[in-house]
Amino acid sequence: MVRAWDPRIESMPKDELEKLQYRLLKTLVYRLYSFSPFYCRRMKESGVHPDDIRELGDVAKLPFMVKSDLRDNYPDGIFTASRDELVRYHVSSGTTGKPTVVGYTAHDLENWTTSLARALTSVGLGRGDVVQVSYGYGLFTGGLGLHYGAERIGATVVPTSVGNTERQIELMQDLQVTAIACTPSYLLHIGEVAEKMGVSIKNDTQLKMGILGAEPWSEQMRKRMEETMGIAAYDIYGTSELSGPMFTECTEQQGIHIWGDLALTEIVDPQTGERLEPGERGELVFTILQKEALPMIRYRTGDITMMDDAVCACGRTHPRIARLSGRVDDMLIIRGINVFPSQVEHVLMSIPEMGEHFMIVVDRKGSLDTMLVQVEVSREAFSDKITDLMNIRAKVVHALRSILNVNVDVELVEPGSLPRFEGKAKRVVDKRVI
Ligand code: DLL
Repeated sequence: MVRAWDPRIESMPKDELEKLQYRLLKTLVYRLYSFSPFYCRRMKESGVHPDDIRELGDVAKLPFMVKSDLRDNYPDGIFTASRDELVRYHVSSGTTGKPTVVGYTAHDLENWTTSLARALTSVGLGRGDVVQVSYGYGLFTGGLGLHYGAERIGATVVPTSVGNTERQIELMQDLQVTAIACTPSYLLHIGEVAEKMGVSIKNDTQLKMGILGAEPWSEQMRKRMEETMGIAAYDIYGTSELSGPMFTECTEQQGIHIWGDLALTEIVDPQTGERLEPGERGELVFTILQKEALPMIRYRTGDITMMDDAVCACGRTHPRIARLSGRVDDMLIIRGINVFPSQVEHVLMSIPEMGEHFMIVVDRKGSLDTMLVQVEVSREAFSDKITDLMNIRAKVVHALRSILNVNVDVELVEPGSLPRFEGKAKRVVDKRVI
């Protein structure tokens, strides 16, 4: 195994890991049944008693939790720690309805930091690295989460947060930053601003790594960023309900390692809730095994992925999840066909003449759905010759139609003309729901 933060846990034999998970699950279920009115009621309503949990698979007997459970109990109705045990709150903005509040005890923060210490070590970071944290600091979990994780492994943190991009680039050069943590769309923006400043990320900085996540991005986008910026780009996943960012790929780049002592992973059919097998794509469900302030049993993340149970080539034994395809609620249904924005990105990024920025506009004409993809042409391919552009457009239309199986219209636009994002990108305008 490449360097590990805690080899004893990270490469624990699978059967031992499962025994540990079972013990933690059992303790959690008894604790919640005995001390949490919310969970006790939930379990009684679905006719499950802690004594029914006799093996790890029995987790499937427990009822699901969803985001609205947190919203309906805003702000802290289902917390299982008292107010004076809490040391921090994070609050997610919530695009619909009330925000959700997550509380942390000191032990919760410790586990969160440990999770990231393992993850950042697994991508090869450590003492001597300078990590620029360009996720938002504050109520969002990205900034502070990565901050404490990077400090824990002995790296030096540059807490830039988002925005003021030119200054970020100057600091990246002056402080010899070796890794940046931000959304993939923000790193794209940083790359463009750097270019305008006459700075090549590849040649004029020490940057060797990106820790990129908080939004869907495609494998093709990874390849492009790795090539143009001369970095290794790693996927990082988490949700505020879990604590925040917690899990990354290792240097093998073969899926995101989910630390099994902290979270029990299931993949279920989003419609029926039935459990799916490793290798089958469905909705990611977590039971958070060691959280004190806000434990979650079978929390439905809404994220679509699949699980890989095999031991990773790096030697870590914990299960991995594949790059996320998107969210159940991000999936567009165009004339009855399911389309994920990440599929569109994947297709566009495999066409060399395309730039990295695009927007999907969905509308309805009469009773028919329409889908327009606006995409920037790359600076190199951008030309005034109308025939060239028409040929490129025809190529893009063909590629999108043949992969997505839907009738897509394409508008090629000038480089730099679509919106840029510092936090999470918004790439879909669905006029059917406005
Ligand atoms: O986005 C936590 C985070 C911060 C993750 C920094 C990674 C890096 P929320 O704001 O609660 O938390 O949003 C969570 O973002 O359910 C996914 O839909 C999406 N998401 C997060 N990471 C990825 C990723 C943070 N690597 C929601 N790929 C999740 C795709 C992601 N989607």
